[in-house]
Amino acid sequence: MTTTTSATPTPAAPTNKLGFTKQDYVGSKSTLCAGCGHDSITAQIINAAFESSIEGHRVTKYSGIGCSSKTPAYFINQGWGFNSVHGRMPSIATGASLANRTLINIGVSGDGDSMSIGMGQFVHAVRRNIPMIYIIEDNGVYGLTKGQFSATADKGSHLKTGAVNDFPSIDPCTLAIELGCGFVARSFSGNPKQLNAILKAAFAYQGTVVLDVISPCVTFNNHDASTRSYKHVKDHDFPLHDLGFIQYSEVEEVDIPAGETEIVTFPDGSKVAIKALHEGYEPTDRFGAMKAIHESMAKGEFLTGLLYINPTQPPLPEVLNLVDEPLATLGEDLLKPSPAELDKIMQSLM
Ligand SMILES: Cc1ncc(C[n+]2csc(CCOP(=O)(O)OP(=O)(O)O)c2C)c(N)n1
Ligand code: SF4
Ligand SMILES: [Mg+2]
Repeated sequence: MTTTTSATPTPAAPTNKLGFTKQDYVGSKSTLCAGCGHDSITAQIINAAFESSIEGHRVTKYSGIGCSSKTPAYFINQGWGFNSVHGRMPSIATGASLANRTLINIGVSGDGDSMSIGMGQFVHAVRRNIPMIYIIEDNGVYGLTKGQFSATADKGSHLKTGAVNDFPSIDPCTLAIELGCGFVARSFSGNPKQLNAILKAAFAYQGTVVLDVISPCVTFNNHDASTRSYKHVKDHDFPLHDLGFIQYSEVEEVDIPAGETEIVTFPDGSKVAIKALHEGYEPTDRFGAMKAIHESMAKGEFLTGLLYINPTQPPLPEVLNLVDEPLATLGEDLLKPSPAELDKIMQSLM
């Protein structure tokens, strides 16, 4: 005897403009502690890449060493990953982004990886404006090596053991603005909406994006006396604006409310709509932004959102006048000067 079932068919998963589902943007299963802020950031990278219809096979994922640096394995399986040594991720990203301008570069680092051992690499990547989304998953500790203070830990904050941090903190965002970065943002792993909008804008930006995401370490830095615990950050988070990102291909279809919404247009025509939640913060005013961030840090607040934006700065490949094609595909005719050309060069050097 045959039985018939009347189960309703599962609805097909939504697809993006490329025909991919969100599942096409995931990676391996995370091995981080349950509740780690880094996993929430991974989730938003997946969402933003899916919603922005990013071509996964063009994505390169770079990292150093740390719990945060393990996370590129957890998103965009179709991409290309390079897990470098501690603090050396920017060198790898610099080389790859110059060798192939068609790549979409995402670097994931930690506050320890970037602000201690990798500080020299960080500052030069930023001042050169290499085309890359540079995410710092910032928990104020070295999570992987069991929770020592990192250089972003606030002076006077306490470890679980009771140890007190005697040193002033380094702020990656004011540092990045000082170094000339044209896209500097801060977010909180507990604010997925804000993080998603920033990441979508970051995908459309041409140079270095510095995105510092406060990302609590639930195992070593989530206690009551910590200034990086979920509760503390939630209570001191000060979102500056409601952000909307409109990709160049959708600009015609979207009604941007006039009035209090400021629009920043990227060279490709994409737009960021910035609706201020508080008066007096101007994300295109470099010195004003630095002053406001310093003042808020002195009060123990975290200003979050797009802290500084200037989409007109040329990225490194443009400054170096590089060809558009990946260097590995250039033919010998272009790479090897003819005897006559060589002769001309030699003459010019005499
Ligand atoms: C050359 C070198 N020095 C030190 C270490 C030990 N080490 C591994 S991860 C790490 C810091 C990780 O902290 P962070 O970058 O903040 O990442 P998190 O684990 O907090 O996400 C350190 C000091 C190492 N792996 N290599
Ligand atoms: S030790 Fe901390 S940073 Fe590392 S996975 Fe666990 S919660 Fe996350
Ligand atoms: Mg850390």
